[in-house]
Amino acid sequence: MGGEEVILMGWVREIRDLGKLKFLILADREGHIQVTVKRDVVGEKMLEEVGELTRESVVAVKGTVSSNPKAPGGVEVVPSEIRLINVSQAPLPLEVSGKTKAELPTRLNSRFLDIRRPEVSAVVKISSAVKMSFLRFFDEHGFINVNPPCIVAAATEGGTELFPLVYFDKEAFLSQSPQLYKQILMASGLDKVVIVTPVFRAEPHDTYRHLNEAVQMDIEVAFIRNEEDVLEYYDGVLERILKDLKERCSKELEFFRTPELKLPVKRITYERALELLSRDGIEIPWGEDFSPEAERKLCERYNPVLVKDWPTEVRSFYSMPDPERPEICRAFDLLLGGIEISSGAQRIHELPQLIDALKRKGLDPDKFEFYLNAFRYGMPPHGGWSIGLERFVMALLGLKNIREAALFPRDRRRLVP
Ligand code: AMO
Repeated sequence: MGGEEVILMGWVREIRDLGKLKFLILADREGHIQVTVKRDVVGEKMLEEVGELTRESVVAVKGTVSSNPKAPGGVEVVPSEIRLINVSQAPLPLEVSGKTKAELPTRLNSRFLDIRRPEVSAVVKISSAVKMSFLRFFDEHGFINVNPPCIVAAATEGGTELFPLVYFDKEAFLSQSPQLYKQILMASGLDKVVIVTPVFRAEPHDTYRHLNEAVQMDIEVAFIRNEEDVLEYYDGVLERILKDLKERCSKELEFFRTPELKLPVKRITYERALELLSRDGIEIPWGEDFSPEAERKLCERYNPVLVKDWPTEVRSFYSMPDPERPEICRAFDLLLGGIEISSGAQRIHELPQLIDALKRKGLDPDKFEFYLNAFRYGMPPHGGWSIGLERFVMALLGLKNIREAALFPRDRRRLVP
């Protein structure tokens, strides 16, 4: 290898100064390369200019490639010209070379610098690949990609946790989920829709697993027999995402210890989950949601695991109760890597039952008129689910904090950058 002339542009990640010899480590999104600046090759002037460069400045380097077993990656570039394109101020608010470890808030404050680190841009690239793969899979399965509005008039996941909005002279909110709209679309004849959208939740949580703005990847399917018809898509899409990641992101995945995932997804009922948890010393009274500890324990047995047949009272109003046992419903959660990454259900599609369900949850059917209308003129049986993108990436890569899986996370304390 060697001899070709190249022009490289990137950031000056490191400068090593040995007097007559200087090394620049030039970085771009693909990696690093050593630029070896020798006085006898480039002359005194360029050597001096290089000596004045600040770390993270943007430069263009014209030079020839040559092999050098001592250089990182076994190659170096010997420059004939170096141009300073944009100077970086010093000191840096965040160490990009990764030599000193910064706390997450410091990293997030300078997120653009943080993302220059390969192990951080790997998360962004993997997240991109997951989203693309998700959309490709459902495109190939005949789904139609839509974007319901994010400015809405009613809550979807219960009456609270909405961000209010000034919308001319009306009361409006940021959408908590595309739920109502994806259901309305089941009455439009589109039959199978796929949605990737931001959602906004005004939960005052301050945990490693909650964001106030997240990305949901949703599907909704009409003419289903029961929830099984939407559950089967989990196996297909998970398999596809894992395959695509192996093919497209093998370099990025090396930064992480990704858990072994067993497909098809193991399915258990809520009641069975309570039994298993009880054996592990975690007692959850029937009718209560799982604690984070319980989710972790279940995933130690099966990863991923799908928990179905939940108590109706802990699920959203639109979940269809089992006709034989109305205290349980056709709702489910998918847990992966110790955390809930998805939930869904077969929905109620009969209007009177739906109005009744709204009232039981203390919601006012009048506020849901636009939604209920879709159930008045021919609504097929339907169901669907939603995977949280950040939760999924977090679980897949074993990240400790969901903020690491979000580009510019929004939480209770963070609104910038
Ligand atoms: P749910 O409220 O369970 O269901 O949300 C679905 C998935 O979205 C992700 N998620 C979150 N991620 C980070 N921070 C949050 N605050 C947050 N809230 C939710 C999780 C969760 O599993 N409409 C239903 C889905 C459906 O029935 O189709 C819904 O939104 O990964």
